[in-house]
Amino acid sequence: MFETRSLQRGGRPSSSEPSRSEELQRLGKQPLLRAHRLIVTSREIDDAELRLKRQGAVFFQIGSAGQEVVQAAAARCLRAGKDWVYPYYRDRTLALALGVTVRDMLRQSMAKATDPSSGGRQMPCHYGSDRLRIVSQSSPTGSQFLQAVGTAEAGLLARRLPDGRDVCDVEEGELVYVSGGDGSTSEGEFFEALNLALLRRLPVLFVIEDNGYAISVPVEEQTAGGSISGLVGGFPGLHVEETDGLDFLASYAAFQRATAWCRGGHGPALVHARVVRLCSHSDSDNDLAYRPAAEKKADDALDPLPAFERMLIDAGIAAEEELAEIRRNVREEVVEACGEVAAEPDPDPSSATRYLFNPRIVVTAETPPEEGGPLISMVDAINGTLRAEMEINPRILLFGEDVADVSRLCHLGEVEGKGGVFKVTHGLQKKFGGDRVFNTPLAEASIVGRAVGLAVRGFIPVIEIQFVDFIWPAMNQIRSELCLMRWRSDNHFSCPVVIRAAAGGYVRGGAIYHSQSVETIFCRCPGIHVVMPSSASDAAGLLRTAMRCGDPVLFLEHKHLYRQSYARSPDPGPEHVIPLGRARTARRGEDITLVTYGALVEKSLRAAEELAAERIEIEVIDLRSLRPYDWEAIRDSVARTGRLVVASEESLAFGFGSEIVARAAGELFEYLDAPVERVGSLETHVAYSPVLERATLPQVDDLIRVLRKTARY
Ligand SMILES: Cc1ncc(C[n+]2csc(CCOP(=O)(O)OP(=O)(O)O)c2C)c(N)n1
Repeated sequence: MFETRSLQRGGRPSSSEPSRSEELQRLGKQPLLRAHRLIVTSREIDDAELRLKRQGAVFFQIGSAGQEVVQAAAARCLRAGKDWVYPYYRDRTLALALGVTVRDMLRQSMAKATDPSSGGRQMPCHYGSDRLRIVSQSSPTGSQFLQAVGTAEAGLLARRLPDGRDVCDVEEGELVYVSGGDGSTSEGEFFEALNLALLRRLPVLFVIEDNGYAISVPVEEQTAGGSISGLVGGFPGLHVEETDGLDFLASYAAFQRATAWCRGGHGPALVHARVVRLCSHSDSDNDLAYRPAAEKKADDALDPLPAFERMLIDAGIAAEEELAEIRRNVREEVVEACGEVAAEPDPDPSSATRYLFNPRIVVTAETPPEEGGPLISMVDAINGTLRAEMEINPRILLFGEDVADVSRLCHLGEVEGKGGVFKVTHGLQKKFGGDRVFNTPLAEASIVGRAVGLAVRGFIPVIEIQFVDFIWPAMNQIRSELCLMRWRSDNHFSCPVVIRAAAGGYVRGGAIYHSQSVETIFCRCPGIHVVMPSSASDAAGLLRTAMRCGDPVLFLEHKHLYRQSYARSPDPGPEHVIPLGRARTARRGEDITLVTYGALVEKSLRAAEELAAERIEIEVIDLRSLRPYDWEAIRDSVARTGRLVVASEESLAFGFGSEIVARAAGELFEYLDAPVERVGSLETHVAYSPVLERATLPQVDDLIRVLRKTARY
């Protein structure tokens, strides 16, 4: 029906190649009947879910009718439980072939507590199994591609690093399968992933099941030239196959060539399989609203299930009655499973917040800093902590833009080395080599997505986003993937990734895109910790905890503090850890509690000194951790002072202070003798002009004014 082409290798079958019937005979009856059973089972579950949806036992349904045969062919070329798999939501046949059971699929669609992939948290067809190496899938179309690259890279690094095999198991000739629809290839992350996989020559098998539509948008409006294999066919080193995904043998041959390419160490391959979508996009879509009935009818005539059966019958592999018997058996099995699963328990309401974070709190108490060491800057503290932890933990990798000393390793001895635009990672590549510390393409989504893929396999990526102002291309990977992996997989996968990012203003000339304070946006993402130290010692203690805690941490480094003399501390030593969510009282006082963090800590201390001359004693609490934050410290202080001011570098509206103030209104009302106040920057952006910058960001005078007003109330 569709044409099969191997765009770079392989080619069309020649006349000396075996006939289709001979090929089927060679494959053998049992494997073909198994493929048939998988296809039929997938179709039956689709139908059963639609029935259950009408009965109110299933809450959403997405089918894969029309796409089963290509998946059965692909599965024959994969090694279940050995290769890593990032399936798309229409990959039901593939998931069944890999070992996901009928009951487990129904447990997910009926949102049962027994759903082993998500505990009732994810929509149907969002597969995930650590045992089967199927990485927990999400709903954003396209975010899986970069993660697959990271997972393939984990295998490469595990092989190359001296202790790599202690970090993760590597199978000989392993590959990572990742699939998507034609629509998903329009996401930029798809192209970033191809680039990255090609750069590193990684064994990633990209599979695009092109059913001609992304919900209602046809492929010609989605992809230039109407063909993804045509579009990427010229990418250097990419093995591309375009195949008729309705034809089992053609698809199988394409997958054999593509997997051989990946397993042979040649790099990534892409299989573009043309299929049909015989159902609406989902049960909430009616495709007749955008597809003429005649087109649908023509697609129905291409249904690959009857075609697969006809192929088996014509080749003498199976008789019609034999196949009908399999269909009957499968139907009975699925109906029985529906009844049994329906009786299984729903999730306990109290489990809604379970597994947002590592259930084992790794750092529970502060190990105090050593005394008497040399004074070090915040840059020295971060660099030294990375160095010390990398020394003892082979899982830690460090990457980002410009973080290496030099990309061309042959020049390592000749040049001083870069080590980040702020030199925070200087010398680490020299010390640990280019496989543990390396530069990345200038692509933030790639940095985070790749880190997710490495982390699910046991590495602890410590990645750098050069300026937090440029973190937004990675927001999808952070908000929808990194933060969610543990929760959505019901603790079967986790992402211990530390994102270091230079943040904040007061840099004179930093302007709009090098001065932003955006911490609250991330504090609103359940599943990630957010910290912002204000001293070298705290930076060391919190960074060490971040690398050990087993969860994602956004580690915000205030760039104004990097080398300030007041942010220096005696070297706290290699044991110093600070639990997350523990504040530090930077100054004792009895009159007003001033809660703050980051660069405003020092400004708050200066304001407090001035007010002390007026006999107003300010207690300055440096939160250090913003999510979780130390509510007990705030409460205990306000219980003594009766007055509360919150100062944050962000603009006031919807900022960090709003959270503290709202909570104080609810929980500290009885202690308060004055209205709670906030100090923050103006509701605008930080300009390049130092005059405008000064006017925009909170200054010591602003703090004094508000504190004085609060004291006098
Ligand atoms: C990033 C993102 N944008 C939008 C959606 C909503 N959405 C879900 S599926 C879909 C179409 C995907 O089309 P395609 O990749 O071709 O796969 P198909 O459903 O056709 O198999 C859209 C727009 C989403 N899930 N993620």
